[in-house]
Amino acid sequence: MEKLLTLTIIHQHPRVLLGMKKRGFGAGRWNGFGGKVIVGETIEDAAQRELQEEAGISAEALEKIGVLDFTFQGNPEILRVHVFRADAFLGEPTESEEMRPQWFHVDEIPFAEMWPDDVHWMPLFLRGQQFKGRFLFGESDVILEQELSPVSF
Ligand code: 6U4
Repeated sequence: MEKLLTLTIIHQHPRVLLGMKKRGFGAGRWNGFGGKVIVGETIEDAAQRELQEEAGISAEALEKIGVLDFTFQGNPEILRVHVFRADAFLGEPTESEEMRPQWFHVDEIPFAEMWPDDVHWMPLFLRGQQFKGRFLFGESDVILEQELSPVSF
């Protein structure tokens, strides 16, 4: 069983736009914007829809930068997250019921308050290197297994 999700981070060097997830899966963590792909939409459509719903903006162009598979020990479900990067966007980042957007300097990304995989792939993301990876989480979202490699899509 595989669930398709999106994750979009705006990167205007030297800053990135993240959101504090206020509810649902990953609540209390800073993360990119995104969510589930709905039947009938493309993955990019889903990424744009979630960016609009959660942050009130739309990306001028989405760059496909990563694909990550997440699993949790004892759960057969695979979360397949398509990670996108965008620089230019339309609109003003605005808090929604789900997310509170905030800019961070690339040297001050709050990894301690993010999913523990982010610190591993963010350096690739920030230099525009495409990647794929796989992370298995255990109790308290500790990483039990990980694979990460640069690719070109
Ligand atoms: P709804 O249906 O709105 O309640 P929710 O359960 O809140 O959904 P959703 O749709 O916001 O979840 O999707 C979860 C988001 O978290 C997606 O953007 C993907 C992202 N995500 C999931 N696991 C992640 C991980 N390990 N590292 C990461 N982002 C992750 O950086």
